[in-house]
Amino acid sequence: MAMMSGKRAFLALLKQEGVELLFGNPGTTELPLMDALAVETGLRYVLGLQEAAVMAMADGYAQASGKLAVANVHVAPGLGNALGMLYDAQKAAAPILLTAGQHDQSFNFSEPILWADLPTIARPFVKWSAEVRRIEDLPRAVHRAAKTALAPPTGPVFLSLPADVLNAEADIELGSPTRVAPRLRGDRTALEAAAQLLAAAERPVIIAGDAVAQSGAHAELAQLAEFIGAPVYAEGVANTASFPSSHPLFHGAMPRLAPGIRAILQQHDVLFSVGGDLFTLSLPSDVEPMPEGLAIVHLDTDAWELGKNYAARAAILGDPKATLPELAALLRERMSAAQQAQARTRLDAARTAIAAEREALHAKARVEAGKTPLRPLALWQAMAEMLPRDVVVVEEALSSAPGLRQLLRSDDPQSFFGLRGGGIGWGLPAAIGVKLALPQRPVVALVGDGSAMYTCQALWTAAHDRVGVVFVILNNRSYRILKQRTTAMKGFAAQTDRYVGMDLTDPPIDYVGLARSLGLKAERAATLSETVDLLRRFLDAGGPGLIEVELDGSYGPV
Ligand SMILES: Cc1ncc(C[n+]2csc(CCOP(=O)(O)OP(=O)(O)O)c2C)c(N)n1
Ligand SMILES: [Mg+2]
Repeated sequence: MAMMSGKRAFLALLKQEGVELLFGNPGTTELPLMDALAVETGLRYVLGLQEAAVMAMADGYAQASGKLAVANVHVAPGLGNALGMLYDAQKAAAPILLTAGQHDQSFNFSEPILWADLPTIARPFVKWSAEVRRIEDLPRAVHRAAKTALAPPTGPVFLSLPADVLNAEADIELGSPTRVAPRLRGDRTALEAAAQLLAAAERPVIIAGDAVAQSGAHAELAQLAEFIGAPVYAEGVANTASFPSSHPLFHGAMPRLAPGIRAILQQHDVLFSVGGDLFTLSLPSDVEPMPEGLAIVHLDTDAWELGKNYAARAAILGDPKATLPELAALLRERMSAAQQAQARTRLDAARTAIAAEREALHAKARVEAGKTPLRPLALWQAMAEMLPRDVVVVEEALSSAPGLRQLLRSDDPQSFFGLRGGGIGWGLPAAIGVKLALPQRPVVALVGDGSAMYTCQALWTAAHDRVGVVFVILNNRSYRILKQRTTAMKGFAAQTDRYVGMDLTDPPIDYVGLARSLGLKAERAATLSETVDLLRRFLDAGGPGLIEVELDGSYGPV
């Protein structure tokens, strides 16, 4: 036991939890913490100039490191600014401790400026939300928060930190962290049921989700997919490289609209979802995405997801890396020689079909490469040829995304991060967090022009903290995806070719000027060769830098 202030105890507790970085944006209620940071050498404070940027930086860091990320924001308005990105972090299951400063508790009944009931605001978006009322509870609160954020299924938690708690002094015991071991092995009975369904399957298909990348189970899943001869799709709204993109069974991502999903699943008799999301759809539809009679085997680290929308014939709560080998062993025992021979035939057929699809995509990209203005598909192909093998791609490309996962290599679990929640503005700051987590790897962020404007303040942090991300702004001067979707409605907009609130013109946004004003090197590219040259230059220099790519803005129904 030792006399300690709350503010120093809080930082000491974070260090006990293995935290090295603190993302934040300060205000008066955070001043005790900022004061303690003045003499703190074990924690680096990364300043973000808007709380949305702060939050998404923490998200990128948490996802790429698998460690606890900590962010600190200012009372109700700061927390409010962070909420959209907290939503994204929750959907991506990012282990984050979000904290906000609160006024002195004796002051709050009078409703001082910026005050609100903070845990209530955060609660819908986190696993646990609380206010620390006494300095004596601080160790328990921080350890519980960290344990909860990192326990499967991982996710954000929130603590409100009143200034009087941080300023108090007490004789407190800091305690120590708890970690819930994540390698939960699926229940044997459920695995037997799964093995029976998969062994008898004639046309199985796999959807791989974020749990695969998070548990580092690429090899285990690839072996199983090959053994049963099943093509593998990434989940529709994928935030991770849930399967190696150059594996011959990788089919790309599932569509996000019901008719496209149904068209794929209709070709199969058993669906094995390995942490795969069933289904986060973009729009409602009269078409039911799940064909009747398709048997579902579902493995996830989150019991909530199992059978959430569609009943699973076998529902397995478990970690993919710990569980898939046991399932594979059962399948090797259960599948007859004839079934194994059929699986090999399926494997060959799936490989051939996927290779043909890839070749068609490459051919299309080659045709697009000749067109001006620049087309996204051609851009991905050109980038694929020059990006270093260990590159990490952070993607918020919206309408430019089709084909990206197939054309750009993303073969290890940390090679790709994408927007999961759908709240745009994530890409620029998330890429900063990713690079801070993986400093040895080159990081390229592919971000739509519209998306970039929600959190462009993050560019200053990249410059200030010298975080070597190469940002690529996909400038089609519009909210192109919204135009595509509006066109598909075949209504007034399509008839009149008027799209209200979707053009980012008059004046056009100068992303090069914007980035330079925030201290980044930046250049504009209008051709493939200009883009590739600039990418090479910025990557060789170790970043950070920004390339504004002038992209085709035309739209048609999708
Ligand atoms: C926080 C938030 N606000 C608004 C939207 C609605 N929205 C979805 S996509 C989009 C436009 C994206 O534009 P851009 O990044 O330029 O990509 P593009 O569609 O041009 O490919 C908007 C405004 C959203 N998803 N999230
Ligand atoms: Mg755009």
